Amino acid sequence: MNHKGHFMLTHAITADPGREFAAEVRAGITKAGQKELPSKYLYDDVGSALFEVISVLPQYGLTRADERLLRRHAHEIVEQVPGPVAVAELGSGSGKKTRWLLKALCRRQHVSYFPIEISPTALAMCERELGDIDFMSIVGFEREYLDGLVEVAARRREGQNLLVLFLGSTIGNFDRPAAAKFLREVRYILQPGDSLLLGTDLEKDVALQLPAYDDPVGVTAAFNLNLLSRINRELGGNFDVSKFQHSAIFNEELGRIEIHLVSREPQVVRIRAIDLEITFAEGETIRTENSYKFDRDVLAVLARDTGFSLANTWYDDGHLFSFNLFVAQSPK
Ligand code: AVJ
Repeated sequence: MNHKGHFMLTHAITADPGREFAAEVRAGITKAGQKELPSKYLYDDVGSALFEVISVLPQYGLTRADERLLRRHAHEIVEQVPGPVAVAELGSGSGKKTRWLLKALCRRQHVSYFPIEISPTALAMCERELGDIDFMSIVGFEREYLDGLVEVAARRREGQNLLVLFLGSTIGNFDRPAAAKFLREVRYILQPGDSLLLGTDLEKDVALQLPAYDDPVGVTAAFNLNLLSRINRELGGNFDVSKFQHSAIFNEELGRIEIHLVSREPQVVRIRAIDLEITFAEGETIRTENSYKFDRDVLAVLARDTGFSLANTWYDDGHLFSFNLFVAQSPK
């Protein structure tokens, strides 16, 4: 048998994704006070492609920091995850940056790599990108993170540890209680000795932070506005996208960047599939994403509170970004 990239795509079996989208749009957009939409819906085919562009913008350093850390410290990271390990990645995207770590691991053992992605296009890209690595097999899961991780854990072989990658500071999309809840759920699926490599953006000067979410070329604006087009396409909405404007703000009190869609004028929008009519005042916004920033103290507490220990931290130049190795502890 060929030891090279064997790829298999497991199709979503979770509840009808279209209905879930409709329900979450309804819940978010009819919310009293601040209207909101869940950020995961930014990543349809168009949104995922736009995010790939964001990741190469000079103003957006996060993805490059990720890749630098993986390139520089791959061997050291691999040394700290003992035994034979299988690798699961939550939100692999194109998988490009993960190559460094996988190759380092493949020098020691045959690797099973399980990218978990809600975007089928990103998964397909990941296969093309990493399919050439020797001594590695790829099995992709088109799933929500936790559903995918449950399936990966079920495939674990006797004596094999799991290394879960959650990179790119995606954990920053969760508010603090939701982040803790999510990590606890991950810990519950894992076994003592398994590890989680968590990439996190760190607190930094706002002057540096904001342009990453409001680039002069307007890619992030397009990424954000695409969510309205997606609602038009998939739920029969009649958003006039030109009547909304992208905006990024730093919420100092909560330590997060927020991106919003601002209504340029008073207007009424209809969404056929959920039989909804929404009124917008001029200047009223829909919040489409929170992006929390971290510091080391918060991370150590987060690890301890969720059943992990913080075994190591690697910093990027200027301490703008970090990798944190969480090791699953035995329940007390
Ligand atoms: C992929 C969630 C880490 O919050 O920085 C980039 C998404 N949004 N520009 C982030 C994003 C606008 C990104 N994450």
